[in-house]
Amino acid sequence: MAKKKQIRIYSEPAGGWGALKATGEALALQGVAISGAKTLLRMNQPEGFDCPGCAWPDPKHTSSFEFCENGAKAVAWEATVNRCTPAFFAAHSVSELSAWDDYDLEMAGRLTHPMVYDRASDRYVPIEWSDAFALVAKHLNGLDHPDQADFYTSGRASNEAAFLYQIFVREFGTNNFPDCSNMCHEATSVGLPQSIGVGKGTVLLEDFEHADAIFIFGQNPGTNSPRMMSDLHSASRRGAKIVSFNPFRERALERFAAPQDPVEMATLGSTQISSFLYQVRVGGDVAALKGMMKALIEADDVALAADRPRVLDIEFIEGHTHGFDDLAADLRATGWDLIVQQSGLSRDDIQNAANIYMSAKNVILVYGMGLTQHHRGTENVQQVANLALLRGNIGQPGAGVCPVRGHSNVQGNRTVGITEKPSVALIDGVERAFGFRPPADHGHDVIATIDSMIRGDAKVFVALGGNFAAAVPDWVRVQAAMRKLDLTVHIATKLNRSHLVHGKEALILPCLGRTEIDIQADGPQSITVEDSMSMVHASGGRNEPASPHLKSEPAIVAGIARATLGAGSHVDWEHLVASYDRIREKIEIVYPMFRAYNERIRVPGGFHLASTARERVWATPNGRANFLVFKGLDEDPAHHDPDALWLTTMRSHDQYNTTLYSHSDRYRGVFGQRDVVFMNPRELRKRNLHPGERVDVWALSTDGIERVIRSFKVVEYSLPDGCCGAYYPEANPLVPLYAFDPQSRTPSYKSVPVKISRAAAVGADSSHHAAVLDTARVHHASE
Ligand SMILES: Nc1nc2c(c(=O)[nH]1)N[C@H]1C(S)=C(S)[C@@H](COP(=O)(O)OP(=O)(O)OC[C@H]3O[C@@H](n4cnc5c(=O)[nH]c(N)nc54)[C@H](O)[C@@H]3O)O[C@H]1N2
Ligand SMILES: Nc1nc2c(c(=O)[nH]1)N[C@H]1C(S)=C(S)[C@@H](COP(=O)(O)OP(=O)(O)OC[C@H]3O[C@@H](n4cnc5c(=O)[nH]c(N)nc54)[C@H](O)[C@@H]3O)O[C@H]1N2
Ligand SMILES: [Mo]
Repeated sequence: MAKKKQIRIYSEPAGGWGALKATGEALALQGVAISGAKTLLRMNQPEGFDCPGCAWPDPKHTSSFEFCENGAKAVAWEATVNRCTPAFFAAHSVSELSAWDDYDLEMAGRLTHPMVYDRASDRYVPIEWSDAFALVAKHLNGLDHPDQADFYTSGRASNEAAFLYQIFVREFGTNNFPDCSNMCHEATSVGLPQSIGVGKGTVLLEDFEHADAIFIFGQNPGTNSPRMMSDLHSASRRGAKIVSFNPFRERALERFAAPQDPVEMATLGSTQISSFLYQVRVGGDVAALKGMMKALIEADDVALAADRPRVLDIEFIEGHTHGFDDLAADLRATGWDLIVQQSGLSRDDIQNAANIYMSAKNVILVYGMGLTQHHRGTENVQQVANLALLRGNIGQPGAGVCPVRGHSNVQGNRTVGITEKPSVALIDGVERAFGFRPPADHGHDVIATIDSMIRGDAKVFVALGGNFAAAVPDWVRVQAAMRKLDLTVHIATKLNRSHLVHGKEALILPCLGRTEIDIQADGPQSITVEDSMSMVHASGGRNEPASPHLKSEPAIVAGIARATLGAGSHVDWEHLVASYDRIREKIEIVYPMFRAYNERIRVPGGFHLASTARERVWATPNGRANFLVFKGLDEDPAHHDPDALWLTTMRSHDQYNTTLYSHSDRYRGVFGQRDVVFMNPRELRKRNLHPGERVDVWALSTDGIERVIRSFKVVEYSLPDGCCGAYYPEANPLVPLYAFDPQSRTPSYKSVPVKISRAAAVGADSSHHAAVLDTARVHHASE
């Protein structure tokens, strides 16, 4: 179903009929026109399943059906009629599949049987579940040390699956828990506790009804959390000011037509979302944030001198915070010239944003990957908290900090123990619940896992979902290292790149999706998830499983655990998996905040995990909320090459991370292709380039390793000077492994210094994928 390659301006608002049409096409493509529609009606309902798309909350999980194009796609992709069967694997060798595009792998459909790699035929062949578990056990028990195995988690896994997984891995003897959050909101998990004592957001959905202003930094809600558009749409309609900071003029941040609004739909109308959309330079947010705070301090000086009401919330600052004087001194010492230069915004723009902020009583500060995925992402996040604290915008209705989480249950995974740094409370809790004491040393996160693979220390890689080999930075190098592993194990719903970048032995273990009925020994089971606003609720699938041979994620984890740990295990795995209520009882013992877990999830809408910061209780070492100074204005180590651009990598409207829904990106006007680089007209002219030309993009590496993606097409786009953009994961080979935030170790996916040159002698339409693969093969061959 290749769409014609085209670049054309999309002049309609986000949402609206365009979204309905796209949804219809997505359902039809996956052959779920009828059952899919029924499936959608069960989404986010009290008796139905939680949307497997994003982590944005639903109005109490009790409302009538809320339309969401990308939620519908997430469901359609799981409920597809396509099947990736043993016959499929018999027909295609792994080498052959390795040359396929990610989209084509995805379209093979749902995995139906456990499969094992057969070296002689270079094919995956069926295996019995018990033999698969025994193979994992053989490898794990044959290691010199449990730390030679790494256990990855992607954020779609349920609380129950994630919890069992962490118990198994810790009883096995390691804390190696790389997880998708390490590449995502780790800056939040590390940064906010230092500022406000909790590593999560402080707002609830109802706060959006009471905010006078909403600021959105580096987040694209129209694509990545579309249900948030309903909240922004109604906030804008009742007169709240919305201000966005984004290098791209994302359509949904500009205008949105709510598919639920009959008048807007009938009249082809739309609602303006952002009152102001500031096209901040890539990596320029900290300058904008510090500029706004400087403007607040200056306005407060004026108010104080004139004996007018203060601009800063002095009572809050004195009663609740620490570090204000240092912050103010740093801001006073930071010159406007530098702020303007680094942010790419004018002083008037920053002043205007500050004026909106100080005229609003209640403000919500929203942010996404545009802030976290920088070298100083943790400190970026803390500047958002500083801005909130200056006017007491935490712990009052309609105000707070709102990091928008990614995967639908990534926050829950962390809450129930997916962490490589177990706290004493966690270790004590596990001992209380299961009678063994897990190791206390810190294990591997994503970066440490990759290092271990490259050094050759890592032997076994197990993944509970996800697509590690495509999501990580520098994947050309990482994939070469993964191929040296002894065993790779992927618990997955769909075939993806990571399954093809296999170790000497390899397993693909197919699992039930969230939309499907899960029957265990004691009957049908529900799982639970936690959304971006810390609401925990139940989710029960209603569709027939994609194949009778699938197992649930908890059952697979239990199967591996039983085979590996044998009769000596402290855990009765079979007993726990028979009824997920029993898993939840154990979660409650380890984490007392889950008290009455099983009762409270049976209430429609579930329950809220209390946040201390929301109550203005500061769980920091000094018992106060802390202003934390960001020295200077560089979010990323500066480069001094006048020809270089800062490359940011982001999602198209038609992908879910590494899963491609199509090759198009409707709102940005890109159709039928993803091998593109967005550049502004001035940067094109400087390089004597023309829209549509093919270029090679080179990373400015400091380690002497050449990193290049070849033959990408230039797309002219409105962007600040000095920046360019490309899609994830195609551009990941450019992100050096050393480029990460030293505090949170989040890769700097949003700021790679690159050089751009006209493509070297490649045909006008050669696929970038083939070019990148060539590089990958070269590396592989040289191993
Ligand atoms: N449909 C769909 N939904 C998703 C996902 C998906 O892939 N598809 N992914 C899920 C996951 S795991 C996550 S983490 C979230 C991601 O959701 P987002 O946080 O929205 O992620 P991105 O698309 O990577 O980038 C966000 C925005 O940052 C802007 N940006 C880039 N660099 C900068 C910068 O330096 N400063 C500023 N201010 N902005 C910048 C980009 O233009 C883009 O608009 O969405 C989740 N939901
Ligand atoms: N350059 C660049 N790189 C990035 C980012 C970026 O913005 N720029 N973003 C980063 C971010 S925020 C994230 S979160 C990571 C994402 O990294 P991952 O979470 O590892 O990647 P996904 O693409 O979400 O994983 C998709 C796969 O999960 C499997 N899957 C889907 N549903 C289920 C299920 O219910 N159960 C199981 N077991 N498996 C399932 C399917 O096989 C599917 O192919 O990527 C990071 N990488
Ligand atoms: Mo994410």
